[in-house]
Amino acid sequence: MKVEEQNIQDSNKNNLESHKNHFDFLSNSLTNNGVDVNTIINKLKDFQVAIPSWALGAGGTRFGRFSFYGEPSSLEQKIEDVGILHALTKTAGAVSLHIPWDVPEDYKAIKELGSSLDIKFDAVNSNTFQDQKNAKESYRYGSLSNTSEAVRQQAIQHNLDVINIGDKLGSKSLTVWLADGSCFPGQNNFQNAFQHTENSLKDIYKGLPNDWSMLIEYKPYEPNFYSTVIQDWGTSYMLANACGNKAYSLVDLGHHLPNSNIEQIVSILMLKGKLGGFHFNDSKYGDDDLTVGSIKPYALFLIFNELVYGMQNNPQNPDLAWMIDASHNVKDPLEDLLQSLEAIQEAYAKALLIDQNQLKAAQLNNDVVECQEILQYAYRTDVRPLLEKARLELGGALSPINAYRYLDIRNQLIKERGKHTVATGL
Ligand SMILES: [Mn+2]
Repeated sequence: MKVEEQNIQDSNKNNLESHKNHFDFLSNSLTNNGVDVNTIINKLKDFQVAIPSWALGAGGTRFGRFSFYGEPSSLEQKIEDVGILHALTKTAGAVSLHIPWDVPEDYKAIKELGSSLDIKFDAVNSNTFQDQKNAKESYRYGSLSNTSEAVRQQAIQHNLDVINIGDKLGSKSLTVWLADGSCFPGQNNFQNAFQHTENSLKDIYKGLPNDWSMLIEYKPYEPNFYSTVIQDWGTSYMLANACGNKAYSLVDLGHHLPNSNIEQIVSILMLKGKLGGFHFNDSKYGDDDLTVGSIKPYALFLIFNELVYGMQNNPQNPDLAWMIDASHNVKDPLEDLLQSLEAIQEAYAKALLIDQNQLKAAQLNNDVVECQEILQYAYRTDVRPLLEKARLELGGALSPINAYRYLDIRNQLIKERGKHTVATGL
């Protein structure tokens, strides 16, 4: 299904007056404080986040999976779902595919569907954490790091195939996340596993088109629980450097041990021109894949502060590939993604409010209190009218969640697709 702009306009009608009041009040007070409101709104309009194909169905845990009704059961339907999110929010103009879950049968048709919904094909993701049907070799004991050369070759070839598929869709980057590691002390030789991984990544890198980048994701544990080959940003950074200038680190918010200072990691990677991608989610304990901003919104704001600083001051760093990487059992996946998109825009808008010149002056004066005041003034500002304004100007919904419910989209999807559909993926 496709959401028509007229329906979105209808859903906005009742709240336009109240939006205008809120916006005028905020806009006036920000302008009086020297903030250029239009610049912020334009930046919000330009900020597009990719939706991963696997977040459109209900997620599972190792204890089970509770399917959500009307899930997309084909790549076409997944792209249509992203189209719904983008029509409502105007900030989800890209999809990130996972191979082999999303191999197109008809590339031309898929590309046309994407462009009819204003959806681009962002980073493609390889999968060497599961054995595929009829695969010759098994990834039980790792893929790019495996002690067996035949397994490593199969995993390298898979990544090259993924590049080829992404290239046909107009994608420009490959994301590599490895489950490789060990569950028990002594199981792996750390040095050999690292060396194999570096060599395998270099082989994949050789197959990367010139205008592509390779994003290397890290994660400290899970599914392996004693060691992970690419455990942290330092390891990812070393591997990206070993590969070359088209290889970058990718930060996933959930892939850190509790209380890690993620904003500092982001900051230094951007200084070194090596932050290539960013995955949004939130967590209470580990890689919980919860809705962005649902647990630690202040941490997200501090991270955005560094991202904004880096985007303004680090021309050596490329444009980032932004993606939501979350997945759930208990919410309508589309409503969940709408909440995440809203939280991302909110944190971004608040970070844009920070007066960088004032902050710099306060830092130079070692005025610690003032530094905190500057950050928290921005954080405490209710920026939602700015988000609404950005969406309105692009033809989106004042409140994407309310519009989604007002237009009864889930029931329409169930009518169209049936109740017991299952999204391909995990
Ligand atoms: Mn991720």
